[in-house]
Amino acid sequence: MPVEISVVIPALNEEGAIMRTILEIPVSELGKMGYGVEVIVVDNGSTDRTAELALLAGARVVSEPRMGYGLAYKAGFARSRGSIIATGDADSSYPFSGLPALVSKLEAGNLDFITTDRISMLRAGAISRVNLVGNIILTFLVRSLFGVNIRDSQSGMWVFRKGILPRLEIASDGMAFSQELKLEAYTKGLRCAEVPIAYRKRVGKVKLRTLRDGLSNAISLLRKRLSYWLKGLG
Ligand SMILES: Nc1nc2c(ncn2[C@@H]2O[C@H](COP(=O)(O)OP(=O)(O)O)[C@@H](O)[C@H]2O)c(=O)[nH]1
Ligand SMILES: [Mg+2]
Repeated sequence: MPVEISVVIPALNEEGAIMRTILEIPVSELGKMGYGVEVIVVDNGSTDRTAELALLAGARVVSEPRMGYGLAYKAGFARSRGSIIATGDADSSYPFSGLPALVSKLEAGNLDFITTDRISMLRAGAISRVNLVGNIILTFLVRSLFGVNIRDSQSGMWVFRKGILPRLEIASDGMAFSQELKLEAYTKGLRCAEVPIAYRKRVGKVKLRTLRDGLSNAISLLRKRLSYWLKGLG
């Protein structure tokens, strides 16, 4: 079966979660729906057994030694073969078991881009309080500065058509990649939707540096707002 869906997963020292993350992907269910699936783990300079365990679980491992969440995604997207890309962290927090429903929604709604919302169905403890406050502030900025109507600006689970990538101008190579991808998709007139998911507390040590990444995400939003104004975009 030709590869139709590429699941791209960035990973930095996630040996405790990488296997269960990969094994949750419902490859045979997607196969029955007619989609060949490849799983690409982008090893972002891990010093533990992440790459070895990803291979064992059946993934292709792509190496991106330059550290950065955005750089990892850029490398993974470039190597992907599917016409649909699905994403999520390597920490077992995103419900990959829900991929068939997300893909069906993409197809049935003739959508280009789906992002997910962890906030509507949030369970106690799944996101730390300080990260939740940061998320609320950043999502407020995204909504007020760009008029993009989403509830979770920082979710890392997306399902979209690979063909839209050349139209998206994403400068961020770090954690701000996530919000910028959404902003670009929503403001470039693509057909977008946000779907609630049941997010789980991550397995293993958190890589996000709350204050530093939160601040740099906020600055990145302000710079982007400025560049849109300069370009005369909305
Ligand atoms: N923060 C960060 N995460 C990375 C990097 N490279 C890959 N990752 C992976 O990107 C995902 C997001 O990081 P995580 O700590 O889960 O952040 P959070 O989910 O926003 O709290 C995880 O799967 C990481 O292993 C990187 O350079 N920085
Ligand atoms: Mg995570």
